[in-house]
Amino acid sequence: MFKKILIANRGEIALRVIRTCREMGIKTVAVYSTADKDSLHVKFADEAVCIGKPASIDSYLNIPHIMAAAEITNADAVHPGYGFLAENAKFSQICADHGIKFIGPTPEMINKMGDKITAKETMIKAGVPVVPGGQGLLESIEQTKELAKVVGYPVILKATAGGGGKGMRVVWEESEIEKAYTTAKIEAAASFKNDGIYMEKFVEEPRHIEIQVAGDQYGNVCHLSERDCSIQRRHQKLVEESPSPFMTPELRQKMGEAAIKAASAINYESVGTIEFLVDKHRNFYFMEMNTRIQVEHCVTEEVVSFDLIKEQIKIAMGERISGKNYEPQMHAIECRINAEDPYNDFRPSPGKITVLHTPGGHGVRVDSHVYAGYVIPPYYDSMIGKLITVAQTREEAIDTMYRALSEYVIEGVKTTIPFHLQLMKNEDFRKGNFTTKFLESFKMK
Ligand code: MV4
Repeated sequence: MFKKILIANRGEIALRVIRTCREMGIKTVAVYSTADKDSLHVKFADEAVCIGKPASIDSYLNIPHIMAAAEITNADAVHPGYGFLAENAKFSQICADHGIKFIGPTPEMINKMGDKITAKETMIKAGVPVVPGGQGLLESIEQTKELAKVVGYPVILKATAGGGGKGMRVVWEESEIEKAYTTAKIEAAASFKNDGIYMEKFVEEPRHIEIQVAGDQYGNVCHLSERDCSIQRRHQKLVEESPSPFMTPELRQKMGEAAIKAASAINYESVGTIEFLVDKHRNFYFMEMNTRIQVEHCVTEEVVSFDLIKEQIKIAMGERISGKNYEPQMHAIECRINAEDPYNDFRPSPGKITVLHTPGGHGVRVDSHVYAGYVIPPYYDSMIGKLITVAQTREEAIDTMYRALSEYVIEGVKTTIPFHLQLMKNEDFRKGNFTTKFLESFKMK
């Protein structure tokens, strides 16, 4: 039904979407900033339109420029990828207003999950477990102190417009409330133009386990099992895997059911992710919903043998999903290869890739937009690719990952490859013995 899709993104995800469009016989339009004129997504698309200057605000976040590109190329639909405008309700609305299908959820769905207090209320009504805490906004320091006594220390203050970790404050005792309340509000106002904050019980040393879901336009929702994303640093995921080494069949059953309830509660259309915190007793709590395709979608694709981008496009075209759920048949791990120096606090390392050798062989997938001679611009995120391995068991997937990382040659910029090589040999990692705090104590040799 779609003849032409405009991809409102750059880098590896733009290429990822172009690849699936090719397989589906759908024409593609790339948009690019002047900094990306030599990018592969520009070369691989059927058409390409320059949408502005390097800064994201002037290009990949500039809605009028992107809409103009969609209109002059006569695109039927827009794929937003991840980041940039992927969870921008206004953009979803503007696409709809112009008769261009936004390949993702409606503005209403984005808004219901974008405001965290609203999302939590919706989840409570739907019977999805949430972290215990206060209901609604915190109105004063006094009220915050009273509520914290009821919830019990430690507590965490979060921005209702937040997500991804910005503007959070953990509070261990009453004497810290005043400062935490004030700084959380200031940070929320500065980051989101919304100073609303709320309180939750702080879950110590949790795992981050998320469930991939898909919903169609007719109310059918299914899940495609979990990804473990506990290996993070300052809220940046570095490694993801499926299945989670912490998962049990009973927990998957329960979390899958909860994720379906969560997506069904907003009549979710498209692919999406329900993020949960899981404590050491395997209690799980809804954290947030990501209403987009995620960076780490590939590990799910590998273990359930499923093209999630194809599914996302078909759902947007009005196709029905089967409604059955998917269990992992394999084990997949993804390492994010960033142009960052792991020996120097993961400092960004943009610049020219002088030498490139990409790994291959059995069980190896590389999703990347870079080539020898490519210059990584300093304006965007530092991810230069994803290395994914798949095998029958977790041990084999790790061993294949180590082998593939050893083959990967990237010269000219610093990368996270040395970090991943050390992680793959770490005993606790190999045992599946890790939480979101794991990297706080991980030291590079
Ligand atoms: C929490 C939490 C503990 N207790 N909420 C971080 C990102 C944002 N989505 C929510 N986050 C957390 N919320 C309660 N009630 C701990 C975190 C958290 C975290 C969560 C997932 C992965 C990595 C993390 C690192 C630090 C804190």
